[in-house]
Amino acid sequence: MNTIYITGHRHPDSDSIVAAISYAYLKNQNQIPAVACRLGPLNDETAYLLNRFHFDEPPLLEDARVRLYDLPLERPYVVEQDATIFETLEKMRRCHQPFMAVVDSEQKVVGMITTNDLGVIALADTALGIDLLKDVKTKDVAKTLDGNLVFDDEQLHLNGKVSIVTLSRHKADRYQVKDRIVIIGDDTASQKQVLEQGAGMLIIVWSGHVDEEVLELAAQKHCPIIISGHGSMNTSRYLFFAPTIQKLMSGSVHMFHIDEFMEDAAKKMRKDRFRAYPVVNDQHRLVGYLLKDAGIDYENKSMILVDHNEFSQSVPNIEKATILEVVDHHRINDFSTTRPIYFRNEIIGSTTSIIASMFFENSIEPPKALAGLMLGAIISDTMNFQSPTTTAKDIELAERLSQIAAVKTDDLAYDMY
Ligand SMILES: [Mn+2]
Repeated sequence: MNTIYITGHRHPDSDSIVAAISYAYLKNQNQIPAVACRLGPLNDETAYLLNRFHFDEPPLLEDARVRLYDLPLERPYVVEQDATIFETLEKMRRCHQPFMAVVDSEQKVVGMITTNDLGVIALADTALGIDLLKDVKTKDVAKTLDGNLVFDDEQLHLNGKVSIVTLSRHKADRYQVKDRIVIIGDDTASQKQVLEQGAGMLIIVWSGHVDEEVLELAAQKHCPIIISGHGSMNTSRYLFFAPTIQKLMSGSVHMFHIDEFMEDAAKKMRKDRFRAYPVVNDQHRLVGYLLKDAGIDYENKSMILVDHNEFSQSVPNIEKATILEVVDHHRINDFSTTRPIYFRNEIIGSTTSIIASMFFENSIEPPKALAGLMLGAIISDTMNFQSPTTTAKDIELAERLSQIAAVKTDDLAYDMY
């Protein structure tokens, strides 16, 4: 069930604030998730009453429309921009999420990557593979192959192509290996041969060890050596998952700010075809994902109005909210709804008196502090029972609240004025 926002009128007085607080309490007692709000700053009297009976100031409600932070968003899993394709796919699988926002070292969102973007690797487009592997980092290759980096060199010379030098009647000199990543077996002579021919990186399979003379030659030729943790089949397969995702991610991504109104986000989402959108905060960090489906069937806030019924007295965009109830003691002016609602309007001195009646009608006694607070609100709205709107019912209810709160009505009135 969605949270119900209970609010009094703009320029709130004590009756408006306390009616909202006490009615939210009553709803909560009946397992209904309601929260009291205010539409503006508290006056001194209300602040005094809240302080005296130890109640927090209700949160400010600025708009009846739903903002993204009001909605349940998908969890903010991200992947760093220097993550490998392998790591990214692993994380997507682990998180059951086929999309990830890509973040920089400060955790700022710089792009988005989906399983679709990564799927091109499986299609084995040669040109793309070459483009990705010519910038691959030695440590990423070693990591992806569960391998052991036995020699690294800063002066990489890779053209992005891969050769698998298999055991055969032909010697290694029959292969074109210059600047290529070479997957090779444990034959020392062949390893030295491809190094002499200018290989860019040696990945050794089916071996746990590299000869000293091979390492020396590799240093001369600036050719890193990795001992793969896999056989030749999986080594060649996983190798293409070693590049980082930077070239595959989409950098121009539609993001939303957490404070944006859902109706505005929904309009933007209708125009394109993404299924998930990153939602960021002021620091440009991810707080969650908004799914397109969520944008199609969202609802604005569910509200209960207390101590007022005119839209002009209520929260901005109240006409877009779902009004569930009105509890009030003012005249009815322009009120209309599309659906039937619970509407309780009484000729009585304060809205808090009506809420007090509802407690007793439901056989729920307000706690001591709340009873004191409610008594204060009734005293305030009836001008200590002197206003012409005061009824016998206000006096009777105030008497009951006074007993529960163990506060004398006259003492509280004296302290308030
Ligand atoms: Mn009132």
